[in-house]
Amino acid sequence: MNIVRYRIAGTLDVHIGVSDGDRVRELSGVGSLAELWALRLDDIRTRVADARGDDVAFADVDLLAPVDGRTEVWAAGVTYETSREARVEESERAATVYELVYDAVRPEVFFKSVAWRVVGPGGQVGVRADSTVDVPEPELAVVVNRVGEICGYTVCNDVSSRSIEGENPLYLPQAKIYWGACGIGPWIRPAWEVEDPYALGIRLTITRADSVVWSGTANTGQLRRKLDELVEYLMRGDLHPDGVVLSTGTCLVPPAPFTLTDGDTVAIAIDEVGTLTNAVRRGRPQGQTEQA
Ligand code: DO4
Ligand code: MG
Repeated sequence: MNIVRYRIAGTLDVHIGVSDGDRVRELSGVGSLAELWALRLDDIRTRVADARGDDVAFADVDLLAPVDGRTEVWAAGVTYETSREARVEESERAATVYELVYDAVRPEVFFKSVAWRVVGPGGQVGVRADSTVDVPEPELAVVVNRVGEICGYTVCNDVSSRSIEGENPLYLPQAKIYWGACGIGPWIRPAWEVEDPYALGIRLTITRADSVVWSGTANTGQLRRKLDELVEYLMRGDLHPDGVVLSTGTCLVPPAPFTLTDGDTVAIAIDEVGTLTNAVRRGRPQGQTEQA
């Protein structure tokens, strides 16, 4: 069972519901995901189990990014050895910063996106027109409620500019936060349905003109930190009254000189969670102010 944010095809109203992949049943009385994450885990579980709203065929809904309202997206960095190695390789003059943070007690946790900027399943993620080396970062993301309980899992694509980040670590916000940089979806898998979040296979597939140009696999068992540890650091000095999505870092980085290109398709599949697929666009669209 997955928690979904959706529209019925051809209509404008946004609904929250649960889906078994065949049908989607509305969570009546729940107007947004943010409302759910303001509840305690036990209450969320009861609401999900008691879903009694209208139901429609899964084929008749358009899935939306499973983040809304005041729920922010944050991300952890350099939590896998692969990520540490890739950053050291790309940042000649500041390589030790990444080695230090990989080994440090305090993890790297950074702001990634407000909800309205998040690109949902099937949407277009973006790479910056002023960047030369750009990669998807396939990451398991945890959905956390207001009191810091992990309520679910989803897939995050922390799209990043390696050329900007590699020039100077202080350019990290420019490498990580811009139009189309955050893809999330396709839904949220309830935490109580995933037996072991440290044993999930992750597959990244990048397709260009119908050919796979890069693919790789990893496993959350290679994560250097505990999920609760990352959440604890995120919640320590902050409040997230409508919950928060925390992406837990990339386990795969296509090596340079690989770069994403306009028209590529990125698919990130995480066992027991789902597959997030997005097309890539280089440069922000002219005149557009909001994601669909
Ligand atoms: O330190 C830079 C960002 C690292 C990151 O996004 C990751 O490891 O996934
Ligand atoms: Mg990342």
